[in-house]
Amino acid sequence: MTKKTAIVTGITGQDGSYLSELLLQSNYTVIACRRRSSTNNLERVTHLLDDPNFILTEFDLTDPSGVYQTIQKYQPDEFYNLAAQSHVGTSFKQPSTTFEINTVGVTNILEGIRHYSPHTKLYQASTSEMFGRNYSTETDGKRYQNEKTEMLPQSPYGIAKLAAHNMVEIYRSGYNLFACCGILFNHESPRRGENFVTQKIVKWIKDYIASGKSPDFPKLKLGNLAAHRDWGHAKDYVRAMWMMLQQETPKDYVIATGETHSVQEFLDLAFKSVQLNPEDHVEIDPDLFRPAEVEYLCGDPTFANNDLGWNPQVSFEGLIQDMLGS
Ligand code: NAP
Ligand code: F7E
Repeated sequence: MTKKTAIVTGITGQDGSYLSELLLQSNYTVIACRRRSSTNNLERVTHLLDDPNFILTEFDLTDPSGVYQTIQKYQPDEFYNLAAQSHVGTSFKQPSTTFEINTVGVTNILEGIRHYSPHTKLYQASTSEMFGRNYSTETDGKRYQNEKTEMLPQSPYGIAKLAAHNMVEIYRSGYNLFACCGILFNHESPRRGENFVTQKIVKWIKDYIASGKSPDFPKLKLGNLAAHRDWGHAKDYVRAMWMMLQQETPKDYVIATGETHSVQEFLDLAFKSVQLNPEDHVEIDPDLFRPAEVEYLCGDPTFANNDLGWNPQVSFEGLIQDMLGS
């Protein structure tokens, strides 16, 4: 296999760490981009730091000159943009920062590729949050979202990602760049950030057990338990990103399991698997409800199944067990 070079942004995050592993195993040189931090946040990639093909580079998406220089210097075969302000709740509190990183930052990359490395294939991390409160309906009444579903985002995060998604489309059609977007539904893993609901639940369970099930242990505070999400495993989803850039032509794909579960179901199953009852430990906190909510997500991955040959390997139950470490 010929050696390729890929720039990956967001390597301190969940997906960036898994994708870096996959690319290194596939004989790539990975230009691993991270923004400066005053504290060490490399724990998800510690095991990669001694690999000579994993080249750590300082890079902030919001700084155009740095983005251009990185692209010009490495002229990579592939560029995976996984960096983002990725928390939907935070996007209501920091809408301008979210837009700066998630939309203007992506425009910086597109401009950099256009001017300095037009052969580079770009993967942009789009999201099911772009569908917001919209869905399509099958004849039997089943609701789903796929590539044809109209997008109606419900958060500054979703709006910023949709603007970036549209920007990618313009650069693809207007400048003939190989640029595509994966419309990924929620995906989790043991490396998921602690302020996303799945990891918040799993972390609480582990900490509670570690406390010796102390009666003084604080309750688990949660917001909307009725929301439905299509949850898959991050390892399956980074494989789909790579597959998209191995195609002859750039296309956007929905990546999802096709199954949906409520937050309540995730909570119940996680607690049940360690013989705990959520009713004894969970408190609903009105402050954790969002100003606008996405109530129902269920992706239809038929196009990715047929065109890429991609299928998820990890079930909902398998995901919970992997996160619990059991
Ligand atoms: P994550 O764990 O929150 O990681 C986000 C990464 O972006 C971190 O490495 C973060 O660095 C970096 N970053 C933030 N602002 C930056 C900036 N200005 N310049 C450079 N780097 C910056 O997110 P993830 O779950 O891996 O998701 C990866 C991508 O997929 C994101 O774009 C997310 O929006 C999108 N997405 C995720 C899901 C999902 O369910 N996980 C679904 C659809 C789409 P720090 O460590 O310094 O904060
Ligand atoms: O919320 C509800 C919350 O923050 C899921 C990101 O990766 O996936 C993720 O966005 C649901 C929501 O993920 C709490 O209201 C209840 O309905 O885990 P989450 P998200 O908002 O779906 C998409 C696809 C992305 O692109 C994003 O980057 O759970 N919920 N109680 C709670 N959520 C949180 N965070 N915390 C709670 O206490």
